[in-house]
Amino acid sequence: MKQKSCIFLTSAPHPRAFPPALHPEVAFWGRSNVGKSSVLNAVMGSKSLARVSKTPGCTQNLNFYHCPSGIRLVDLPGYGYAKVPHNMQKRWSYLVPEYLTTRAPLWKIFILIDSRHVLQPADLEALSFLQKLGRRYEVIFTKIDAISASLLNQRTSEFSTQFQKVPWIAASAKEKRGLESVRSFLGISANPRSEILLTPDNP
Ligand SMILES: Nc1nc2c(ncn2[C@@H]2O[C@H](COP(=O)(O)OP(=O)(O)OP(=O)(O)O)[C@@H](O)[C@H]2O)c(=O)[nH]1
Ligand SMILES: [Mg+2]
Repeated sequence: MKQKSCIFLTSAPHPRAFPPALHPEVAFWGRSNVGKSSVLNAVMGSKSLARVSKTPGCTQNLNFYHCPSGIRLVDLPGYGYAKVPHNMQKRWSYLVPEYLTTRAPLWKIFILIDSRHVLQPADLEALSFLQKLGRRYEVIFTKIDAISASLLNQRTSEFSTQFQKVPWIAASAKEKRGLESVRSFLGISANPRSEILLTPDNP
């Protein structure tokens, strides 16, 4: 029977636990608590496939989801939150760059930035890492339901001035808006019966 919705595949605490590199992967990265798992749920049309929490450091492994279009979504542990225990931060500071740098089927990275705050030093570091990495990436400003339209406009204008060629979108997982382009990029439509097959050669 044809798979109709995204399913949880595996949770990898180290590179040996990554699933076989057989499908294109799209990763979601950003500061702890920025809303990565919430955006993933909103994109996948699920309330609870990815675990969400108010407490930073909720996602501790690389969590892989398999979507009907054949694409795999990867929820990464966040960065930049001082209260996450040191040993956990140390493991992530190896695991995530290892995945982003060496993973062959990694097709695109969505990097999430909290629209409520100015860019934090850790965000700048991550953006600089991605610029040097040379893979395709795009910014998602998150939690736009929590700020005014004028403040969002100010944040995105400042960002565009600083990072002229980096594409961005603005979204609210809470209100499920702004993510249509992500969903269509991933071949996840509102109506699962109209799923289309996307491959890296057919973006
Ligand atoms: N207002 C608002 N809150 C949100 C939104 N998305 C997520 N949140 C809240 O932000 C908190 C963190 O959400 P998560 O999705 O767990 O964030 P994360 O980036 O996966 O966090 P870690 O796994 O700890 O790195 C939760 O309390 C969510 O309810 C949004 O669009 N709007
Ligand atoms: Mg998470």
